[in-house]
Amino acid sequence: MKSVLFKKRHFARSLLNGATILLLAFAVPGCSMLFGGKKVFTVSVPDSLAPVGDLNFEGKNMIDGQATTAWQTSKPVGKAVILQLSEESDVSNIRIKNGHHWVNHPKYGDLWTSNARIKKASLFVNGVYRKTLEFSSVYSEWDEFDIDADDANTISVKIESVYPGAKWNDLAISEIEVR
Ligand SMILES: [Ca+2]
Repeated sequence: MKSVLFKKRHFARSLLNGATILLLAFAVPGCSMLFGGKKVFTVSVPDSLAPVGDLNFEGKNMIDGQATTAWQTSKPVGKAVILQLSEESDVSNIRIKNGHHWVNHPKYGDLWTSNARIKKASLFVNGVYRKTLEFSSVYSEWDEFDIDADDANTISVKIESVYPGAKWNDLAISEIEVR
C-alpha cells in the first residue's frame, strides 16, 4: 500500500514538473529552444468559404498545426492574410503549406490538386512592402522564404496570382509558421 501511494505521489509530482516546464515555456519571451524559434501570432483573413459538410475553412485553420485543415477563399487575388505577432520581434523567415494538404480525403479525394494554390504573393512587414514570394508549382511540404525583419509586429501575405485547382477555384492555405 505504501509503495502504491509513493508511486501515485511520484507520478503526480512528475506531472506537476511537466506542467511547470510547459508553463515556463509559455511565460518566458523569446524562449526559442523550447519552441524551435516559432513565433506566436493570431491570423486575420478578409473572408472564408462557407463550410462544406464537416469541413470548415476558417482562418484559424492556418495556425492549428494540422496539415489537413485549411483556410479557403473563393476570390483570392488581391486579398491579404495578416499575421499579428504576440509581441514585437525579429523575424527570420516564414513558411507556408500552400494549398489544402489533405491529399486523401475520404469523400473529396486529393484536396491539394483540386483547389487553387498561391503562385505569387507580396510580403509586407508592419505594412511596408518587403518582397515578392514565388511558390512552387508542384507539391511541397513547405514553401519557405527568408524575411530578416527587425521589430516586426505584423506580417501580411497579399495574394497576387494563383495556380488554378483541377476542380475548384477556391484557394487554400493549410498552415503558416514564422520564425
Ligand atoms: Ca491547418
